[in-house]
Amino acid sequence: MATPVKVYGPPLSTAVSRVLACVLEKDVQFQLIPVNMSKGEHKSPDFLKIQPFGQVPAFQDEDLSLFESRAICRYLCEKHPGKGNTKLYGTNPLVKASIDQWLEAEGQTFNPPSSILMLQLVFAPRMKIKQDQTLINQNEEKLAKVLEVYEKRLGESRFLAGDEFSLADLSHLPNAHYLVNATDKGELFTSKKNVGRWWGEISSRDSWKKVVEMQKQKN
Ligand SMILES: N[C@@H](CCC(=O)N[C@@H](CS)C(=O)NCC(=O)O)C(=O)O
Repeated sequence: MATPVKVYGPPLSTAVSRVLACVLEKDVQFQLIPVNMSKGEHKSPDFLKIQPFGQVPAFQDEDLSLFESRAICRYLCEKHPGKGNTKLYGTNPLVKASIDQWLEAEGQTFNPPSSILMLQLVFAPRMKIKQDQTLINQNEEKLAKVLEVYEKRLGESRFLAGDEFSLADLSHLPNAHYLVNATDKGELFTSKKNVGRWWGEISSRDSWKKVVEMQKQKN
């Protein structure tokens, strides 16, 4: 039997939850290794050996160590093409190119404003850090423009990269989840016909529901 892969970090972290959604979609056996970030364990010398930037997640598959959540997801799909959701990273170069394009759009265009909003609206209050209203307004405006592009795209296809749920959609789940469920900005997603339909569909996948359950457990 294959040794379970190791995912280091708390499920509440968006980047960790991206990897968890992927291992669950791919039905890959995994072990979640706690990293106590409030005690600075992610900056310890041992942890820095597998994640040199001192961030979560870190990932190990036997002798291989990886960091960067999106790279870990791609690796899992390439290593296990026939396991779990076999269409998650496409089955031919054309589909893969479309998935890569929308994965890049997530990382480069959707992630910057959505993570700033999330940090400002969800985590700043929890960490008793003062919110920056100018930053909030600027990034809400940026995110609204990104989601206008998504609205048009999702009027043409069921999912971002085509007719199948893919890594491109999955990668949006962590930030969108916080914005929809833990801020007053959820309408940016839910009030749009196509984006709202898409969000409803991707967020009700069993894999993501399991990640949300893991987030509710003490970690
Ligand atoms: N691009 C990285 C981002 C990793 C990241 O920002 N992780 C955050 C938690 S979501 C973290 O470890 N923050 C603590 C720190 O930077 O010290 C990835 O996708 O893996």
